[in-house]
Amino acid sequence: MDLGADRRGVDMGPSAIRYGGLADQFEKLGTSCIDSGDLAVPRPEERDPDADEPSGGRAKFRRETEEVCEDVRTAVRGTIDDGEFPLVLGGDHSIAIGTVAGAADPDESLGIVWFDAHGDFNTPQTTPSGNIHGMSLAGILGKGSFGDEPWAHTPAVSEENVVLVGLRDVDDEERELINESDVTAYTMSDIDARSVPTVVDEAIDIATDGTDAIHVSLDLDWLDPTEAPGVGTPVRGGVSYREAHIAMEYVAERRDQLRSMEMVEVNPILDDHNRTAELACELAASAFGKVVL
Ligand code: EXY
Ligand code: MN
Ligand code: MN
Ligand code: MN
Repeated sequence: MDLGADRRGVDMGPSAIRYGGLADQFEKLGTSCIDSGDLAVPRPEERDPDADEPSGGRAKFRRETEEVCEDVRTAVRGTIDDGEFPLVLGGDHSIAIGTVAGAADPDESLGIVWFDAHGDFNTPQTTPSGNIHGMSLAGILGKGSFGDEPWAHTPAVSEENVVLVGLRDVDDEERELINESDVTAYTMSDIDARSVPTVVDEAIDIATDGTDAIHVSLDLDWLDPTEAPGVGTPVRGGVSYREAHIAMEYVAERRDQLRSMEMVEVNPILDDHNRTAELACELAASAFGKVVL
């Protein structure tokens, strides 16, 4: 999926991650893995990004994104119902709308840890770009609207159990929305001052506090571009290779509470010899319990 971003190429992220050895990583862990294949996504050249836009907001390819996210939701829900663990590969971060909708059983509550350089907290009213990948988390929390309708809202997710980790590029109105909300947001400055292990441990505590399960959303632009150059919206000053691994090792320690995970924004066109996709595979291994000794 790349309808939610300006730069083309993240739709090839899942292929690059497969080529980067994801299945091998799981095999080495002794974890069986079923590749469910790709979901169909309309080609942007054949669609009008601004078709079907009610007044008072902008979200490019809104209808197409809703259709794809509905398919993601069905796939994720079906995977969980089959007793399996859904690991969703992106694709731009708009797919999180579908992943979270599928992971969030309406009778339960779901926490979220969102590793990202960006807040993804714009709304159709505040977005500077119209790109849905910059609005997905706000949409999940019911912020912003089209006409009188909230969009993308997943009521099983409460702001109090949503944690952003690694922020360093936030728009002005987006900042206001984050600060007004009850989500917890850790910037890179917080990480500099308090270290990745401390911050991630606290983030998972908040996401699991009183919830039935958590979803982990890993935007590869969370890492510094020197480690992860193959992303659509790189921002300097991200976490290091080792810091990302320790974070995923902390996720693995809470495996019992982990319901679903996604890895997004890998852009092979911008990558350096598939380095970012391979990194995503290694990080998945850490999140699923790889140990050295
Ligand atoms: N804040 C900017 C926007 O809303 O357009 C950029 C968002 C990039 C979102 C990415 C991938 O996490
Ligand atoms: Mn495409
Ligand atoms: Mn993102
Ligand atoms: Mn991002």
